[in-house]
Amino acid sequence: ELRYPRRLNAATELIDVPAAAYGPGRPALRTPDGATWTYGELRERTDQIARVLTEDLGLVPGQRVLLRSPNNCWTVACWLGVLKAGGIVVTVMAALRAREIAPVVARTLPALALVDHRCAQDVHTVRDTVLPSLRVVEFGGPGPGDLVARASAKSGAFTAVDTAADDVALLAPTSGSTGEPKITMHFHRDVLAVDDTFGRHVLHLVPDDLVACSAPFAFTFGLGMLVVFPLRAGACALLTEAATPLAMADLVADRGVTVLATAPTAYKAILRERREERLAGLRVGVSAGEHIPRGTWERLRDRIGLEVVDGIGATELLHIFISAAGTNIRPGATGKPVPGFRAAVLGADGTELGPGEPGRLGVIGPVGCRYLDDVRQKDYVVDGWNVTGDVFHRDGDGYFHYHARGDDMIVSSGYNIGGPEVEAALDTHPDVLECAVVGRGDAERGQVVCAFVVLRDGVTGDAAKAAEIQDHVKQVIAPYKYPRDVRFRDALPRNASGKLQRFALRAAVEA
Ligand code: 3SK
Repeated sequence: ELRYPRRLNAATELIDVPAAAYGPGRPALRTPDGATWTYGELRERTDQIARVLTEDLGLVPGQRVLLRSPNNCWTVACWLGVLKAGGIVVTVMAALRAREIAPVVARTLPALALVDHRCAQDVHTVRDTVLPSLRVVEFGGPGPGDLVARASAKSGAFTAVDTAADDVALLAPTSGSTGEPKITMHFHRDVLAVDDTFGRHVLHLVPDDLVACSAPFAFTFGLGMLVVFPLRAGACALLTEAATPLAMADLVADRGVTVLATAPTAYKAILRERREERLAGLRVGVSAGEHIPRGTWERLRDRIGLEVVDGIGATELLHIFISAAGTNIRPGATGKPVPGFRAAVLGADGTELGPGEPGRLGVIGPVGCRYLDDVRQKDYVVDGWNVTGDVFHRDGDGYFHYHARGDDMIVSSGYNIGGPEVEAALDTHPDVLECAVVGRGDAERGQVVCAFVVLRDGVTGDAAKAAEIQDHVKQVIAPYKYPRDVRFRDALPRNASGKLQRFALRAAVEA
């Protein structure tokens, strides 16, 4: 069991402690344009931000601060500075629009908003329409009132506010499967707990590691991979504002990245363009955000010897809770509960199912779901289990195998069909660039499998192509699983963190 002191400020543990332990001259953050911030510089700038917040902007402990910016060095200083000042960070992605930010602001009522000047307009709009008391402070711009200019005028160390280990540090919104945001609350100790579990037992970062991740800080996957884990290990993070999978692969090769964390879609794109050699220098490749198809995992292993660390996490639990690395990897399985977590497969009545039986995944650990004032809390936490909404089975050796999201399981003519399995089969067709599968209500069969397919450039999506793809799937998996309904699209709907929005596809098929 993890134990933390009753009084704890996560920012102290993430910057002051490592700066002292590993040396203030060590690189903490790098950017593709060649900038480097050392631990000493990040500590100084964090303290400068905390001073501006408390001395000039009147922030008092417990107040909330909206943070909206692409991944860059000042965003890290702001994130740490808010925590040091005893505030609570509310993260929203730079990619969101005013109509998506508005409900988050209305629910969290921040006192301040720190926003990169390039994405400030939407926040001003939300202030004007939802919360006139919100004070919006821009950073990274040319103006004299800019936060960076104000911070640079401050000097002297800032003593972190003496927060309790279970004071809230972070409010992280999640869109959930319906698109209606839920706000998860995480404590100062939770920030350390994700490192003391996944970071310590699976990632094993060392000070010489250079870590890159495609996820924004506002998605807790990115926050963990780029801020919490590297800083606590004395390692360095390479921050990219918006990089395509191929650009990411080039950065890995050209900058000597040793740890890459990204989604399966990125690994697929790199493989498709035959650029996997660019990843050959990686010590660790992490895949999360959605299930990595076994074929993708095997191609990376076979072509460059990279055995990707698969993981499942949730914003509700802050980070990854089932995973495996090194000799513990079992191809095809997501992994085992990360030390510190317990997991079980639950039946419809909430009892634990035995090996081989698919059911809903339940997780218990040092971090749990706490929605801010939301009736959906009772659906997520049931009998003490955090019920993630994913369907898994556990094998006799305790490995967890992914089937589908609970609401993605397609039941057709009495057969249970996991959408990801059909997707993996579609994926092997040479003309399929991307695909997603959902169930469509059907009078005869209950549901039928409906596939949304994006074809490679230059390939025509017509009835003949649909029939060819259907035949192909029947060759790859059991014929009853083939998509009876194939719809061609130019692109699939994804949210700002790149996650597929299956609810939008489900709505489209039922419309
Ligand atoms: O798997 C996910 O979606 C996830 C969510 C939050 C944090 C980390 C991860 C991998």
